[in-house]
Amino acid sequence: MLQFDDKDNGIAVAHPDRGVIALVRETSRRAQARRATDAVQLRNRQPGAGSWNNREELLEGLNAPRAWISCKYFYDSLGSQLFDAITHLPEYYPTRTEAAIFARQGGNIARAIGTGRTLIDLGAGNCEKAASLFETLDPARYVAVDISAAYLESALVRLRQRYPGIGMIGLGMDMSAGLVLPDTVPEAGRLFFYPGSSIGNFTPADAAGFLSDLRLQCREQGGLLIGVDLIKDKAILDAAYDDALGVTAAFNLNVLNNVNAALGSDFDVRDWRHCGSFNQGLSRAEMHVETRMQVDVRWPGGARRFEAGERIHTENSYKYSVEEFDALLRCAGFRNITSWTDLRNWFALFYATA
Ligand code: AVJ
Repeated sequence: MLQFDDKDNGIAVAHPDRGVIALVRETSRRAQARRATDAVQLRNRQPGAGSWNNREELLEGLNAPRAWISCKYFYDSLGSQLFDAITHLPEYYPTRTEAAIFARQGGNIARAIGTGRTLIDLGAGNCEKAASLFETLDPARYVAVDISAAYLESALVRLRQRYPGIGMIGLGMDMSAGLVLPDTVPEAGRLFFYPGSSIGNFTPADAAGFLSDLRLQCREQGGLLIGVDLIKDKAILDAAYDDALGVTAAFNLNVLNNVNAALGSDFDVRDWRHCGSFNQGLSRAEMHVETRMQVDVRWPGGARRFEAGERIHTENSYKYSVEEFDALLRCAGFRNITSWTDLRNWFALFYATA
């Protein structure tokens, strides 16, 4: 885990296995930004050191009869930027639909949540969604968690300058195996913010497990504000996961570059094509990469032949009904569940307390 902390104008970069590997105290903003850039470079010199540290998991997936790659490998800095581009596509409705719910129901949402809380942003990315809530929720502090440490840190450097009054902590970590918050995050008044339907990347069973963990982390007076994509027409979902410009294709295929970086494999992106569509039976959008021809892929200590048309499963994005997700929250131990949807019932925001 990489940790950035702005206490005393210092920036700490922590790693669980190595302890604190850099601690910098500076006063000027520019120096602070420069040190943050140093931290990013440090991260990039050790591509396996941050969130992509599970070689075993990668190999298990690549060697499986039906090969798979964890969707966390989408998010190097380029992958995060491609995802950001996806959110601007006409076909990709979730981001703007969620924003529309905030625009229409902002007052009610703010009243349910209250102010002065510790806002913990899970999968913060460019931090823009959380920042748009700063005015109404007036959080006491902001904790941004994202798998892409470099992308997160550059977003936080900008945000600190815009909101010097809010204490900010950045955590570059993988939450797919559970969320572990450092002691620097206060226990009182935690508000977990998990927007964009990222919960859809978990199977419903794993989502229930992750949500129960979150409920435990809520401690006293904690709550969860979560965005969930709803079941809808297959044609709309197919287009959202296979857009006309091919941005989703680039986002998906970039996973192969990231696996090459993490594992030392020799995937050639040009040998593969993107597949993205809604699987109605399983209520999930799926992404795969499919070979255009027979290819042999090598990595240190192993290799695999993929036959023409063979696929590697790269992502699931589960879709729920409001009732199903309400039940999932209840099953995870949450109470006082409230939800808001857009006019077309395409997306839902839930707020629940521990
Ligand atoms: C960031 C996981 C919510 O599942 O819709 C976008 C990722 N995949 N296009 C989603 C994604 C393909 C996105 N999440």
